[in-house]
Amino acid sequence: MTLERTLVIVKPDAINRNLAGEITSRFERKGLKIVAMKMQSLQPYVLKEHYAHHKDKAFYGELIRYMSSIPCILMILQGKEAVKVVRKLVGGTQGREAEPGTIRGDYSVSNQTNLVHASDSVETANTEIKRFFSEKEICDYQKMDFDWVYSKDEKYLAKK
Ligand code: FUP
Repeated sequence: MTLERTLVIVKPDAINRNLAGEITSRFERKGLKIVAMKMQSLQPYVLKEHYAHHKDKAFYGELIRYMSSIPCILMILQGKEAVKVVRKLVGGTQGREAEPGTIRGDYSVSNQTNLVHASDSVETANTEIKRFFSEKEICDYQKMDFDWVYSKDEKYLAKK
């Protein structure tokens, strides 16, 4: 079975609002495997690279300031089609528009303080994981729920 990895950042607004546990719990309960996790103050130079695609936007400066205001919790989640699964759990960028039932839809009313970052493609995820984690910070372990999270066919037969 092909498993993907994706990067999640639990942002400063989530930490300030005591939502880090709730957000992490949603990923866990879905069946995603946490293979790396740490708390870190993100420096503006890293954030400028991370959000380079927004550098000409009016909100760019404030985005960098807010994201570096207090530490974030960063994690790598692993699973079948993990990038897509996590994006669906997170919901649309704009908190006020995000679907109820998603993290942003349930807890954010903002277009900027939207609680969590999640990689938007497999390619982006690979780049972002390398940006924030070293290889030795990623844990390789067997988790006991694996046999119950996926069907036999998904585990042993399906390649996609
Ligand atoms: P997403 O992938 O859903 O996080 O969305 P984007 O890459 O489009 O945006 C990245 C971050 O830019 C958002 F999480 C918050 C910030 N942003 C704003 O501050 N204002 C906006 O109007 C849009 C995005």
